[in-house]
Amino acid sequence: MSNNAYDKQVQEFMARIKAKNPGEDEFHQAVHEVAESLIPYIEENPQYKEAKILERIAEPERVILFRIPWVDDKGEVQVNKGYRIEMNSAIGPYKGGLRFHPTVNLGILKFLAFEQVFKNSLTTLPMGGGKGGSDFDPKGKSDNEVMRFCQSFMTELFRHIGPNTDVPAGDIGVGGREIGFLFGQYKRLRNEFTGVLTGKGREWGGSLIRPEATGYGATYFAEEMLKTRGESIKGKTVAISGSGNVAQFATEKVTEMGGKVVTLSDSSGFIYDKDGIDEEKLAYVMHLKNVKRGRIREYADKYGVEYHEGKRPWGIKCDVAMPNATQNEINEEDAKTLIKNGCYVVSEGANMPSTPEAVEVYLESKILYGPGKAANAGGVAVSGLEMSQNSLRFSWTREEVDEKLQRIMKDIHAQCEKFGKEEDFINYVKGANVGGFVKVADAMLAQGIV
Ligand code: NDP
Ligand code: 2IT
Repeated sequence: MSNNAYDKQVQEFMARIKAKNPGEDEFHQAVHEVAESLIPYIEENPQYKEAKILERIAEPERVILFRIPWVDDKGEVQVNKGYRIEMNSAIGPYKGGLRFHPTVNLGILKFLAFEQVFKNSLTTLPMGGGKGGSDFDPKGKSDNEVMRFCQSFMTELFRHIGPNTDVPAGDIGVGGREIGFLFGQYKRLRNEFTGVLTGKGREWGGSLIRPEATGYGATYFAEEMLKTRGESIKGKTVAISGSGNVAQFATEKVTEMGGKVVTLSDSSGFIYDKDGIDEEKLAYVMHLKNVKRGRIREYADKYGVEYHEGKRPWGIKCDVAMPNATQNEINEEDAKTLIKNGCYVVSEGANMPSTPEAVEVYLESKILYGPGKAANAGGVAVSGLEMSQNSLRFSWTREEVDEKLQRIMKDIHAQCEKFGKEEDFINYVKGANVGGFVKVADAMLAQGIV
């Protein structure tokens, strides 16, 4: 079949997706990218076409929408929206994070849940895909307000989840503090201590390395991509966006491996530290963001470096870019600027941080581009390891978990290479999409029309 015929099929498929899911732009974007990779593959493997696997995989198995009423510190009643998207359980219980951010809506969570299905399959562990969250904004809220909100959220969610059904974790706005409050309320409602959430504290069932896993994993993935050219992170200049969980531990690992991280950001702007964000400065960032819950601008005041209000770091000269904040944070112009300035590795810690036009620029330039569903899979992979440890009532050491994480990132890279190898470069987008698809699709075929 010709490329034009594939394009036509993609367009027809997307017209149906858009008609069925109006207004969900990010969901359309995520499905479109996958459909472009998969439609040619499905043409060569007609068993998937006959069973309408692509149509089925793009429809959540279940969507739960609920009200979250809570009372703020002033005694006023607040109401938020709650969601859990149970996307696909062909290869394991639904698994994926919770996002608390004012921009959260159905389309955003469906895009994240859809990506999660392929990502979780790539980890080689038995996890289906899901995602959830709320339009609640944790910024500026007291610990008590966050606790009351989490308790109300779980008071509805608890009846839908369980260690063999659906296992949520963190994402934007949901870290150790929130997982603690959510777990406490689940335990109280069910009267059972079980691995229903991952990202738990070390003392109460959490896995070592889970907080670090996404940032470490995205760095290991960059290293694997560089290896294909006989290179490494050592000596490279790295631009990172975000300053939350993923950005912090990517900074730690890049620095440990001999790279130099020169930028971090938040939704207000970015800092540029030419000398690099070393261990001591990173400890300051961690305290600033995780304890004080302050703004990245304060880093510039403390260390006397540049701060660019309202901007993203993609104009800074670097070898490696790691977008670790949010979706669509690199557009076509940013991608061109990065490449013009010498950047030739993009490893995505965030989910879908590059627009489709930016991805096109990377693919045309044949740089080393690791899409989020491959590069950031280390987080959910260690969540999978946390689930195993909970089932065994046992815990592995830091070294054991880190070693398994490195193995998994290597395996993911190998799958991307296997399915994405083209004449003169590796198309990691195609590799991750097809590599993630096959196991889920075969499981769906085996399980019949369900
Ligand atoms: P955090 O909440 O810890 O940090 C998010 C960071 O991104 C903050 O610096 C935040 O700035 C910034 N940010 C969030 N939204 C926006 C926005 N709309 N515009 C600009 N900056 C923004 O989240 P994580 O570090 O956990 O998540 C970051 C990314 O990584 C997300 O895309 C998430 O889906 C993805 N991811 C996370 C995993 C995990 O294990 N946590 C696993 C795999 C992927 P501010 O404080 O100003 O909001
Ligand atoms: O996007 C992601 O993979 C996550 N937020 C982590 C999910 C998880 O279940 O650990």
